[in-house]
Amino acid sequence: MTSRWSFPVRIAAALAAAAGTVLLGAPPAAAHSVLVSSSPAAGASVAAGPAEAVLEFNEPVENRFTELSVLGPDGASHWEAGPVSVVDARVSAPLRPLGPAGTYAIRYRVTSADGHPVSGTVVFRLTVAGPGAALPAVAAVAPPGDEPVPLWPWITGGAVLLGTGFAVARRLSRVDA
Ligand SMILES: [Cu+2]
Repeated sequence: MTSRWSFPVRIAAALAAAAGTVLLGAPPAAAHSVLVSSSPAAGASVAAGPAEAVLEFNEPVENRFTELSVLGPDGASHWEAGPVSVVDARVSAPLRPLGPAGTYAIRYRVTSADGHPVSGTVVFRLTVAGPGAALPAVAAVAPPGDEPVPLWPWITGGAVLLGTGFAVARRLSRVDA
């Protein structure tokens, strides 16, 4: 997901807009969208990893700049199984089977109905280790084709070429004889 404006720029813009509203004495603008519930719930302890992480807001949010990630107890591993989806006030993402027991964090950033970004973190606890394993970081970030090239095809190919060359040379010399 890419943002046209960096997060700090949009925060600055939001603050500037808010300051402008105050200075002009306009009535208070509509409040930002607020997270009202989640699954798993904030602070919940669950014995099994949920199939998805769900966030419910107090009003439909815009489907722009939406981010939802679930970080593992190590604070770095990701456990989302697919892209985030936004349906009205419901923001969700499918999850892989969770792994180590411990604290997982649902990190989100959505765009309020009033256009302002809202972000936060919901923490829950997995009490029983699940079958999932963290994706190896190297494999996850390595671009395709970056693996070391095996040598044996070259050696085999060279031997075959060499053998063919000898055979051809022998046949040619026989014809000449
Ligand atoms: Cu707002």
